[in-house]
Amino acid sequence: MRALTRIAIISDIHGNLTALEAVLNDIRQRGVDRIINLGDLDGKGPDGPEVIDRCRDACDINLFGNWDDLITRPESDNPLVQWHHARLGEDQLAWLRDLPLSVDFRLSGRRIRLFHASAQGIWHRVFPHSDRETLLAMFENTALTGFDHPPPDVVGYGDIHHAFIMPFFIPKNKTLFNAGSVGNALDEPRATYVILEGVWNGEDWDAPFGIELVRLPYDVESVIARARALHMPQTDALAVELRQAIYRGMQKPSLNAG
Ligand SMILES: [Mn+2]
Repeated sequence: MRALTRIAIISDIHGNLTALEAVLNDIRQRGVDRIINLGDLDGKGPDGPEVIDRCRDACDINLFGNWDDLITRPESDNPLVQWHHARLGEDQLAWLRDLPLSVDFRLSGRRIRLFHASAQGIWHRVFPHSDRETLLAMFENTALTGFDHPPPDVVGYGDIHHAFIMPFFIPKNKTLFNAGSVGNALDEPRATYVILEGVWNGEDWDAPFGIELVRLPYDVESVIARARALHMPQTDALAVELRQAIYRGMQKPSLNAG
């Protein structure tokens, strides 16, 4: 085995099995050792049930996202959420509801922490342009992260579908990154994920450490065609998101009908 471990961080697949398969294929070719999924497996794309089964099998850890919360509640009055909920089996719903909120581990000395959206909660949205206080609060221990581990040096999250890597100048040795979105990227229209590389469980900060952002093309049109064939609600809005990476909240309201 290599001295360095490679960990793929994937997030926000949103029922896009085609994008997920492109990412898993790339992960295989790069000799990745572990896969950690930051949540939002279903919702927005056509193949949620298949994505859930694939992630249960392929990922070492799956975390709980805000769409996983939304979709596992039976009482939603949103037709899109109802449509996705109705396609899941009881076993899949129970598995989703049971997913953990955060995970901690060490890589080349750094304490790494991963969660879906923020240390405050799965519905709390943090952007790269959020104020400094909000960004630094991502490194704090909270009810969501628990208090079993010391505060992290590197925090990774998903949720905003916008990938970035942000090392802080002050305080030193703190890095915030976003893994982007596999199946519903809103920064550029490609499947996106992150690879971390370092010594697994290692305490030496001088050991090599890397964070890499990966972008992959996939067959966007086949995903849109599949959503249309299934008569999925809001397929027009999804089509613009997948082709142009323009969030549905920023599109013409008529596309969100249904
Ligand atoms: Mn999401």
